[in-house]
Amino acid sequence: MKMKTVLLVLLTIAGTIAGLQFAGCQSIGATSARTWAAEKVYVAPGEHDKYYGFLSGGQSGSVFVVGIPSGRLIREVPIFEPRAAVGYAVHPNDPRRKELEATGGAWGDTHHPVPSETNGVYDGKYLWINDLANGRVARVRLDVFETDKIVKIPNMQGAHGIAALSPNTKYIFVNGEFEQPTDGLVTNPDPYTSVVAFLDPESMAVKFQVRVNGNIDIADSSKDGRYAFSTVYNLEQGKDADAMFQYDRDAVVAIDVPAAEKAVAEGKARIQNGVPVIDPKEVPGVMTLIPVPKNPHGINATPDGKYVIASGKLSPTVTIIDAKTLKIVAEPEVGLGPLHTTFDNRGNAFTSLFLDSQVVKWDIDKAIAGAADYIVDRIDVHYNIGHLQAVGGETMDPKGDYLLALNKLSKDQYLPVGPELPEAQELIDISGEKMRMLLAFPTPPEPHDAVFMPAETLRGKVKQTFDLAPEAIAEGKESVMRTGPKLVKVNMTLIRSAYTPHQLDVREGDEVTLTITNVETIRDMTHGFALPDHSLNIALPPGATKTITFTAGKPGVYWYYCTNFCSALHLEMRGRMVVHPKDRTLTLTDWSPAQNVKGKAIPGVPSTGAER
Ligand SMILES: [Cu+2]
Repeated sequence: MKMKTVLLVLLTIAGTIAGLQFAGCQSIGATSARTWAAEKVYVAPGEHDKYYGFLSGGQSGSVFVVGIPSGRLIREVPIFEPRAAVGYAVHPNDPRRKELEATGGAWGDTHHPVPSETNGVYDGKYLWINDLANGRVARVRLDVFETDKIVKIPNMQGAHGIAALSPNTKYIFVNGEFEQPTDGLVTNPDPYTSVVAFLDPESMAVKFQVRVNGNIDIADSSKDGRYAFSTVYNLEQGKDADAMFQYDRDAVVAIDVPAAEKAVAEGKARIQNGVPVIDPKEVPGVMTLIPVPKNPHGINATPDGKYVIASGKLSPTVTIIDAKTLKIVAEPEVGLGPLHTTFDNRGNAFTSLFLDSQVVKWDIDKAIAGAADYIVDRIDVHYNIGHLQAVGGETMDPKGDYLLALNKLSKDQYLPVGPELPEAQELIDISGEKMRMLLAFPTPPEPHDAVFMPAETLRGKVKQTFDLAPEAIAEGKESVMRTGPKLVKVNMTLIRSAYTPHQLDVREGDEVTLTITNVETIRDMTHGFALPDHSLNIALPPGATKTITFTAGKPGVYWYYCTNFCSALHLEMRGRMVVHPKDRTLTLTDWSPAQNVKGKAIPGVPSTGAER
C-alpha cells in the first residue's frame, strides 16, 4: 500500500471512531462537536457545494447566491440596482437601466426569491423576486443568472408576499401590502383595499387581480394549484400601528384560482388600469376568509399538500389549516413571535420565533392529534430570527438535511463594523432528532428569505457563454461610421486583449452609438469598457452585446480600458477616444485601415466619412 493510501485508511478509521463516539454520546466534548460541525460544512477548495442558496438582498435590491453548506458567497445578482459588473451598464442610456427607471427607480427592496416549479419541485429555469418599495416583480434567468424582465404591478403599492402557483407555475402571484383608495383617488371615502395580482410566468403580464380588505402579507400556494393563500393583517383597516392590532383574529385568505379565472372569463371583473380586478364581495366563491390569530405573518404549505400553516406573530400559536376543506384543524402553541414555518421529509415543521430567538421543531401529526409531546426540540439562534428555510421545504421534495436561520440582528456575533452590523445567517443540521448549529456567515443587510436548489438542478442548464444577440458584432465586421452631422455609429468587438477599433475620432457633442460585443468563446472571460469622464462603464461576459448612445464630451483624449482583469496584457487592453473641437475636419486614423468602413458624405459637415 502506498503511503498516501495508508494515511487515508487511518484517517477514515479515526473519523469513523470519532463519528461513533459522537453519535453514541449525549454529552459531546466541545472539540468533537466543533470538529463534527466543521466536517459537515467544509467544502474543500476546488470542490462544489451541494446546493445553491438564493438569499434576497433586501435594501441592496439584489439576490445573494451562496453555496450550501459552506455559506460561501458565489454571486450577487443585481436586480433593482444598475450595477455595471453584472448585466447593467453605468449610463443613463443603458436600455436595462431605462427599464428600471421607467418602472419605478434604480433601486429596490427585494424580499422573497421564488423559483419556477415543475411537478412541485424547482426546475432551474427562472427565479422571481419582489420589489416591495416600488410595486414591482423581476425575473432572473437561471441559465445566465441575470435579470431579464421587470414589471410594475398596476393598482398596487408594496409588493410583498410572492409565490409560484404549484405544482407547475401556472401563475406568479404577488400581494399588495400597502392598502390604497380602491379607485386610487384620495377623495374616495371608502376604506382602503389591496390586491393580489396573478402574473403569467412567461410574459409577466398581469392577468387579473383579486381585491382584499386589509394588508396582504406573505403568500404560498396549495400544492394542487387550486388555492393562492395569503396572510392578511390589519383587518381593522387602521392607519397607525396601535390601530392595527386591536382584533384578536385577522385572516388567511384562500383565493380559488379556477373560480377567479371563471369570473374573469364571464366578465365579472372590472378593468382598472388595464387589469381585470375581481371584488370577491361581488363574486362569491372566489375568496374564503379564514380567521386566524393575531396579525399573522408567514403562510407555508406542507410538502405533502395536506395543510397550510399560518404563523401567529403576535400570538404564540400557529394555525394548521386543511388545504382542501379550508377548516382549521389545530392551533398549537409554539413560542413567542412565530413568523415562518418550514419542513423536513419526516413530518416535522420548524417555526422561527422572533421574540424567543429560537427555531422550534414540532411534529405536525402529533400537534393535530393534541398529543402533549408535539414539541420535539428548540435551538437558540443569534438573534431575532425572521425567515427560515429548510432545503426543499417549500417544494414537494424536502431534503431534511439543512435549515438556514435568517436572523435580523447579529449583535455580538462578528467583529463590529460601526453602528450597523452584518446580518447573521446560521446553518443548522436537521438530519437528526435534535437540531445542531453548524455555521454562521454574515451578509450585507439584509436577506429576508432564502430558497435552496440542488446543484444538480442547474448542472447543464447554466450557459458557458451568452448566446449571440441579433445585433452582435462579429470579428472583422467592426466599423466607425458617421451617419449624420452629429451622429457616429461604432461597432466594436473585444477579445484578449484588444479593442477593435482601438481608436475613435469624434467631435465634441457628437452622439455616439456604441454597439460592443465580447467575442470570447471561453467561459468567465469577461471584458469591460470603461470610458473616463463620460459616466460609461460596461461589463461584457463572453458572448454579450450592449448598445449605448452617449454624447462625446469636451475636446481631449479619453482612454477606454478593460475593467475585468483578463490576461497578462490586461493593462494594455486600452483604446483611445479623441474628441476633436466641434468645427474640426477629421482625417483618417490608423486603427485598422483594412476594416474601415467609409461613411457617406454629408453636405455641410466639415468631415466626410472614414472617421475611425
Ligand atoms: Cu479584458
